[in-house]
Amino acid sequence: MKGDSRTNGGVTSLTHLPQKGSDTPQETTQATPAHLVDAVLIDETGRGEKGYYVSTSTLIERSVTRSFIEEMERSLKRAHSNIVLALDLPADGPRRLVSGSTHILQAVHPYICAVKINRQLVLPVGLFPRVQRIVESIHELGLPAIMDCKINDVGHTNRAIAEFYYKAGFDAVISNPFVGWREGLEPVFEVAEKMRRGVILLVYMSHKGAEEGYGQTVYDAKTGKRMPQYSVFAEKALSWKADGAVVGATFPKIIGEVHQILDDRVPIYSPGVGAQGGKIGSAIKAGARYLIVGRAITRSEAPAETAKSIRDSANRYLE
Ligand code: NUP
Repeated sequence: MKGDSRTNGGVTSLTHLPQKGSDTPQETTQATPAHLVDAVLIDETGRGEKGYYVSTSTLIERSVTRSFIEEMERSLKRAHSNIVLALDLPADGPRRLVSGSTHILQAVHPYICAVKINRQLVLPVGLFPRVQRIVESIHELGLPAIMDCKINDVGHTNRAIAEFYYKAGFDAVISNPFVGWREGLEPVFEVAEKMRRGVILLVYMSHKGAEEGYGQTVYDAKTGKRMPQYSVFAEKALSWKADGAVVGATFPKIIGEVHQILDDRVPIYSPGVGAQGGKIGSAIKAGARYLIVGRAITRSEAPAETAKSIRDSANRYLE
């Protein structure tokens, strides 16, 4: 396959995060260990599918039978943190974006429970092999990786997009319920089920314009009732068996309403803390389980200290 990182039985992998002061991640080519080959062959979930590198630690640490919801809960408890790092760095050249991302990961990983990657990193850097290697290094740190691709098209391209990201190692993809189920997100959920990964739905976004779409009042033909679009999406998150629902930390009242519908069966991921004005305490008190935090950490002078302090503040509100 084009962009495949495996060649002639060897694996090109990001074996170590760069040491402080080193500018680029270390790339090495090494023979594939026998036990890894076996694992690659027996794994039918897509993790380890022929042609894709699976790190030993990924196989040891992560159970293919555990759902994404369980994986995240386990990570939250183990890290004693509900912070999902949004690995968004300012636009730069691909090599500097990779080294910058790995430096941030190295610094903040003790204070987070997962990492979210956006297309703003995938576009300049490329999914195979660079982002795939970043995902491997995230897994080597014992953390799940979420792809914030906001899948939003017709079914056949949605399916292909989800497959690409899952094959690159992502544990979950964020998708947009506006496109509906049939010939919309159904294929994404099918692939997720087959590859045992997660799907997180956008239920109410964090920016002001969210009200124009997610906030409009819609008529439910089944019940004859008018209800907010986000309530309909929260209901869909339940009936589609989504693994998470995104609601902006900037709208704690809406987090509360969505939480009433989801009732802890689908965890709420809340972006918008810090740079967008959302508050840690009000988001968690309203029902957010995870906080997605980007620039407050990635643009901080001292990312590790900032991540730790956000984690500590969040922990004061978590049960
Ligand atoms: O509603 C959303 N708001 C939002 O900011 C849904 C998202 N997925 N995000 C993402 O969260 C956004 O794309 C970015 O990666 C992150 C928030 O970053 P920051 O505002 O903390 O820097």
